[in-house]
Amino acid sequence: MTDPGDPWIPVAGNGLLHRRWFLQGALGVAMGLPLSRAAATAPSFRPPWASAPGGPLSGYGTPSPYEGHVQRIGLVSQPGTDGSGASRTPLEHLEGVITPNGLCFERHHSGVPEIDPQRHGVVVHGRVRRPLRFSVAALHRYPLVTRTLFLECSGNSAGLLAADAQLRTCGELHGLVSASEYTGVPLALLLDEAGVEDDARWVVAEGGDAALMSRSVPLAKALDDALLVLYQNGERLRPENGYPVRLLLPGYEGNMSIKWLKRLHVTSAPAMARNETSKYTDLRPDGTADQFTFPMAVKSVITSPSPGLSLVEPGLYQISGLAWSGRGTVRRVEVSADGGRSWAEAALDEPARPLSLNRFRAAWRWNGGPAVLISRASDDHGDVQPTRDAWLARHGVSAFYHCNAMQAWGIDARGEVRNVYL
Ligand SMILES: Nc1nc2c(c(=O)[nH]1)N[C@H]1C(S)=C(S)[C@@H](COP(=O)(O)O)O[C@H]1N2
Ligand SMILES: [Mo]
Repeated sequence: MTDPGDPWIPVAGNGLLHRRWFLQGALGVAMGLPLSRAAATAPSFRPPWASAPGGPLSGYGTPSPYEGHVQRIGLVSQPGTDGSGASRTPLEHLEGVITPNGLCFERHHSGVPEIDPQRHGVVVHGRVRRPLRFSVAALHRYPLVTRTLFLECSGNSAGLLAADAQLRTCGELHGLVSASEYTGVPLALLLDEAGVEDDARWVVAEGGDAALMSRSVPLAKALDDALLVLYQNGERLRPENGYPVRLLLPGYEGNMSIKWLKRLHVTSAPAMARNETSKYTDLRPDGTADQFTFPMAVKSVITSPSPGLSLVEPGLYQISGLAWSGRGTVRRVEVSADGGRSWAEAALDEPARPLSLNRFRAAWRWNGGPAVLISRASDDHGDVQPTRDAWLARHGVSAFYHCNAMQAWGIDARGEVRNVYL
């Protein structure tokens, strides 16, 4: 029997400690060096940066040069283009929940347009009593709301479906997700002003990029919590994220959150646009396909340790990761250090954020031997993240989108971490 009062006694195989450790255990971490050994940096010593006045003020701040390696990953564009493709968020280098704007993943179907906000607006027409056009300036005069939300590309984590476990980092595998504090106008306000007709069922959103990317949004979602976003993390949207105005559909697959929004066509039937017929549909093992798979399912991933962040020596480590669900609120994240044989409940940072990334943590004493770390999230909709095998059994080997399978990180005796399949 383990003593439930002692946060240092493992609660699951291979050294996982109770989540209570985050409340009580910090006193025993003992990572500080005794002062004699730390004398070179004692207060009397003046390093170069304290020997002369520092650098100038700056108009727009940038990260420390010592963090210059923290960059978006991939920057892969389709042949013959500069901007049609995706870059990924380096999840393993970030903490907390909010993704800095400069590291928010990008997915563009025809590059980043440079839109003059004075010459841009959003048209609402179709099955409405009063067709309207909203200038960007006019949108700013509506009551704004702010919400912290995740945005995930439905192609995220498809790397887990490769036949062999690829040697990739957390960001390379799972970095098509980010979370931001979005501020904008509830779409319901604008639809109300235009006066939606009784037979209206869908709103077809169209972007102002060269791709004219379009998606059909169920009217119920448009009236529920859809936002016309103007600000991301406190500042105006950046060009790559939809400046000057984008649609944001909380919890839904990323491609429906149309950037550079220019038109909302209210209709009684979906448009059957390219990106809801030939793309973003899920081919089933029997050859039929699921269309309109909107909410992103419950998911989690350990961001640290992860490939590239090796363990330096046996001892105490903080396992840190992200969990989210497009169907509601993450209720529980469990962590295993023995490849899924036993599980310990992780601590979830507060407050619990529905339809957002959430940070979870687990304390782990690595004994220096091989280990396999996994996380498993469940949500208040009753869904539990599946194993990779279970996901493949359900969706088939041709599936590509909407992968929410568990990620396993294998750790060898040198402390190196890599993507493994169980
Ligand atoms: N107009 C337009 N909207 C778009 C896209 C696009 O190429 N054009 N890409 C979509 C896809 S596939 C995703 S995943 C998200 C990405 O948003 P982000 O670049 O802000 O991360 O925007 C969506 N909205
Ligand atoms: Mo996407």
